[in-house]
Amino acid sequence: MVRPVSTKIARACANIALVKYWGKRPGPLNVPAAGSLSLSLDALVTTTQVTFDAGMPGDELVLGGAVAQPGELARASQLLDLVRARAGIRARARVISRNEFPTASGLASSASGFAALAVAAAAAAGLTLAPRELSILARRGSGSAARSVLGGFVRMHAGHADDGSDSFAEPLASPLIDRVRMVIAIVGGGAPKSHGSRDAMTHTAETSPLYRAWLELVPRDLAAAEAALATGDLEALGAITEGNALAMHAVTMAARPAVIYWQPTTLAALAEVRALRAAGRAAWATMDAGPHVKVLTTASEAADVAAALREIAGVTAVSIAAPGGPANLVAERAP
Ligand code: 2P0
Repeated sequence: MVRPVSTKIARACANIALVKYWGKRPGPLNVPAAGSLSLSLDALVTTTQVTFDAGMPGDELVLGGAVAQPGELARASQLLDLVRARAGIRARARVISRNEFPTASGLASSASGFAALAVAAAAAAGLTLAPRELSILARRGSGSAARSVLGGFVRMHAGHADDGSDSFAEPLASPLIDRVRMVIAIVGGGAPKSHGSRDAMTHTAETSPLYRAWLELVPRDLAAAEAALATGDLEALGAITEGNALAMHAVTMAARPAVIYWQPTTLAALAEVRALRAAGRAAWATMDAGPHVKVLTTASEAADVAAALREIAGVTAVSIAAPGGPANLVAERAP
């Protein structure tokens, strides 16, 4: 008997949030407590191959050429279970995934990883899902992955429905899309981060005295960021980006015990960005669940911003990323 086998490969870009996702609604559906807004980036790509094979006893996951940890496999299997249930299949899957950037370093590898997994797995299972459905599926794997299904500027809706059906991401058109770049300064060589963002989010929500204020701030920042995108006001978008990141880190730092993602070099890079801005440059910093500093800037100024960041002791690599497109299926060889 021929073993039924179906393989698809998908590619997804990571994204950097300009208005951050930090906190969830209770429940098993991984619904964010508030919306968020991001920029997908072409320099940070995950390629994922999914093969459903009726002859396999269990799911397998290879990440960057190595067999994944049991916890990583369990998270992938949870997403695959959703796909299997929807497609009415039982076959286990072999997943081979590769990042073109350091994993678990605050560079949002779970975003591109789960977006690529959702797109490849749905297709390999024979499902044809609209972007909104793919975004909802990817969200179950990782909240930020819902945004990586889309390209360019992306708005994630927290939604209100108990079933999470209105908690999805969609692209936002903006005249800024051809103008912006993100300069990524790696601090400390891309070492694994100290606190996984999932646990840190829960801990922050439970213990930070600033968490309530954060949830009040995010809708205001989202509205202002959307207005800035609509009118092409980069200065306004940049100010919201840096202010929102600092607010998120203030909330995590105020958790008890504190969650501190920054290293001394993080603060040095932040100071440099503020000095660049004082000197008239378009440059605004944002930091995620790790020590690295990403700088929103323009295509024409990105090289100068990158050069300034390379001068900072402790910055081990600097790259320039342009806006990236949506997750898509590719017909290449296996990663
Ligand atoms: C973001 N981060 O908006 C924020 C800013 C990190 C800092 O989304 O638990 O890995 O898988 O839904 O998506 C990281 O959170 O969390 C994140 P889960 P995820 O990019």
